[in-house]
Amino acid sequence: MTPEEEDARTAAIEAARKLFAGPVGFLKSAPSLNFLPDPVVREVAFAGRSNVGKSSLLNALTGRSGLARTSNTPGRTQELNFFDVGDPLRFRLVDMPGYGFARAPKDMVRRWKFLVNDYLRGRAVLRRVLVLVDSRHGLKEVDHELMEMLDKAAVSYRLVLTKADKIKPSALAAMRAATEGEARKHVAAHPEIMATSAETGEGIPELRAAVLEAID
Ligand SMILES: Nc1nc2c(ncn2[C@@H]2O[C@H](COP(=O)(O)OP(=O)(O)O)[C@@H](O)[C@H]2O)c(=O)[nH]1
Ligand SMILES: [Mg+2]
Repeated sequence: MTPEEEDARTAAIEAARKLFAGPVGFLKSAPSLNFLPDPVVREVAFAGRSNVGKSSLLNALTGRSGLARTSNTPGRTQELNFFDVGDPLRFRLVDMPGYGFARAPKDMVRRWKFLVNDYLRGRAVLRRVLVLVDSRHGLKEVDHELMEMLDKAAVSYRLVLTKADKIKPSALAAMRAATEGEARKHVAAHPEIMATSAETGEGIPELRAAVLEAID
């Protein structure tokens, strides 16, 4: 990185920090497309398998522990949850329903696919999806299915490793390289992978900056 690039990066991280330190609030849950909020601002959505750490990451990003509910009982909600960021409103974060949990009834899986596919295809304000992947487990079949949906819908997305504190730095580096290799096979995927931990805060400032970059 040149000194100029370094300065730009520092400035982007600071701008993103300020933005997320401001007002953030839950707007609404949409169990079906009829309930989506009016598309008045840009959106960045978070997706991933149940228990990947999506709620924890949303809470870490916004510095609000109770914003998105975290739990150990995955797979209960099949809704899109919208959060307003900024006052005046700058953009929205969207918490997408988790997928891939064990023993999901077939019709629930079907409903998930319809809801997510319709949202991805029809949402002009959606700028980027962050697809979260557990650092310990890597990409699974269901993640590949989502990535194909995103490729087909031509929605730009980025893979984000979660729970980076759970594995050794060497294992994390290997997982990052392997996941980057996978990302390169997908047209709509960002080539760089981010590593994060909601526990230690690793990668959180960079993830905030990546969200800001997506909406600017
Ligand atoms: N060690 C560690 N645990 C995490 C991290 N993020 C989430 N968890 C734990 O993983 C479990 C699932 O997290 P949650 O945010 O509810 O996942 P979600 O189902 O994807 O929303 C919870 O027990 C969290 O405490 C992390 O960065 N590090
Ligand atoms: Mg959750």
